[in-house]
Amino acid sequence: MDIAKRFETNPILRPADVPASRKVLRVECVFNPGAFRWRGRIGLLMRVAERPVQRDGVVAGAVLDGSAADGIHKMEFDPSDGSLDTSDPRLIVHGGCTYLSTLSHLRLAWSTDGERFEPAAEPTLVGCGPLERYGIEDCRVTEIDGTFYLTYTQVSAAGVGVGLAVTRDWREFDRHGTILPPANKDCVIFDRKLGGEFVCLHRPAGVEIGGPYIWLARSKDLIHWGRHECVARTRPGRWDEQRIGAGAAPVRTEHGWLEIYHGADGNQRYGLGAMLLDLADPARVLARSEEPIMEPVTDYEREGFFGNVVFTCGHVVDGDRLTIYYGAADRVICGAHLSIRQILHTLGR
Ligand code: MAN
Repeated sequence: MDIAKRFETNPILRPADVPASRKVLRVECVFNPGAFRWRGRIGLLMRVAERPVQRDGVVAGAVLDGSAADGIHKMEFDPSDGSLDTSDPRLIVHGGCTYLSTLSHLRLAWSTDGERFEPAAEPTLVGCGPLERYGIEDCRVTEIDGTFYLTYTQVSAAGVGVGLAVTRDWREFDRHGTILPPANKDCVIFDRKLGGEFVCLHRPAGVEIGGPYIWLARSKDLIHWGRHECVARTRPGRWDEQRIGAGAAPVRTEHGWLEIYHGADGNQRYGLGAMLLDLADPARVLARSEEPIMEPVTDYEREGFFGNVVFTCGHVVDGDRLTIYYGAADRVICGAHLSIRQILHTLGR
């Protein structure tokens, strides 16, 4: 059952609200933001996806290129080329190579009321180095003792991995590069150490045997992650049968760690569900949503850049109220309130 109370002002951020990073690019999507509180305001670290202004008779994409004058390399393809496949709007597949149709960076937006956000005029973090040439995406933000840990998806010809950046002031960022190599994404760090160690959820892709399942790992220094355990798998025939991945950092409740995660079914329809993880042993799932607690039902969730998607990377907690920020149809940013008690109730608690 969908128990999310969507903002009446949804979508709260649209592509037109965000200026492009370069004249030759156009903002196609703003979505999947990380969320956090800082100095009395709510911040979103949005994913901004851009691509070259499209002309008739050409499919154009772009990747980062430090040696080019404006920092990007434009790629142009002939739509009548038989070896070109753009059937998935997120991808350009050509001659055995897969590129992204858009190039993403991360950008801050600030709000005092949690509903009206002011996006920064310029990118906050852009891809850096060879493993981020196709951009950086879907950042989760975790605060531990005044330090913010940013785990995001890095995309390049070498694959899709997890990068880490750290900041204390939202001005200067320490970039730590890849902490989990391809194929991995949807990584989020718990908001406190457990047994003296940092803990994260992550999502290796799993090929041949296994699949896109949620795993847990531990680290003493945030750079070297080990003691991996498989936490949860996809469930055949269910709403989360095809892929799952963690959203924001789990919320500590008396019943366990409450994690909001995304799941996709066989039709690539993305919904959100909840998982309750054992407080002492967070690799142990105590309960899991039979049905999604939020599904793509509104127009802006059903139609967009990639339709039928609600996808979250961030929320803020205020007592019982969970305010989820989410990407709708991979095009816009929306917000919704949920009651933690009510989510726990759907989990039999
Ligand atoms: C993937 C991710 C997300 C995206 C969804 C739906 O899981 O890359 O960025 O929102 O697909 O397209």
